[in-house]
Amino acid sequence: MTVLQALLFDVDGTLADTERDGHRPAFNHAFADAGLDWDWSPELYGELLAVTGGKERIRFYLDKYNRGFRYDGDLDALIASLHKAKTVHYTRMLAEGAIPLRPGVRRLILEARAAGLRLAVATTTTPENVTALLKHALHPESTAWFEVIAAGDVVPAKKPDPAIYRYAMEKMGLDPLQCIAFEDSHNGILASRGAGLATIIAVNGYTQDDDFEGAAIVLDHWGEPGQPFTVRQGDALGHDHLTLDLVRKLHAVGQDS
Ligand code: XBP
Ligand code: MG
Repeated sequence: MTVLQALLFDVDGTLADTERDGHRPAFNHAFADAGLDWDWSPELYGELLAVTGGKERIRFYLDKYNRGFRYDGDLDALIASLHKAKTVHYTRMLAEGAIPLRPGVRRLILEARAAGLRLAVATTTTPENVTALLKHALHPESTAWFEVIAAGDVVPAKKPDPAIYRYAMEKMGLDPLQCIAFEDSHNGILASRGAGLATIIAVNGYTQDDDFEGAAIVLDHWGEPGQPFTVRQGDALGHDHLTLDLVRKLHAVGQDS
């Protein structure tokens, strides 16, 4: 039996519900600043989430939902500049405290730190977005709690490609059996399972109907004492909120099966 050594966290949708009221309005602000009339509604954004990565998502939007858009200049440069402006808006929103952590996240991270487990982030989003969320929603010094913050363009292919998880584990010198991943989406679990990781899922409004085949468990949220989760797939072994004890048990069960 391999002992659990590290927790690897996705960010968007997992640590916080960032997409609908964070990334989406930040994109819309950037479009308006640039004089574009593009407006991503919550419904359209749900479809655009099929593609991870903000720059990739803008390109997907143009290819699939705004084919009539014509631009004489360098389209790659336009997308890069829109995305840069979007990051400024998004990190400002985080600094204003617009997006809290999901219930249970702070408690679990503190418990893991106290137990001496190693922590890392493996995400598609831009590195500044991760540090802004951790700093403003978790603790001002909390970026240092994470041994590796693997994010954005550091790997050539974003989730569902497993590269970002492999990158984080390589930096930590860890094997997939020594780790467990926390995710919220189909693309996320494809990446984590693709890297050989046991994966715990908490869904959100955009991902509740996703396919989570291969998950150690699927929950509606991480749960808190007095705020129990609902199990959507798998067995919570008598627990009603996610504790380190349950994480260890799920890790062990995964190795037996
Ligand atoms: C997150 C994403 C990101 C964010 C936007 O996916 O898909 O693209 O929506 O971030 P995951 P950027 O949670 O699976 O990592 O605009 O910074 O790319
Ligand atoms: Mg996610």
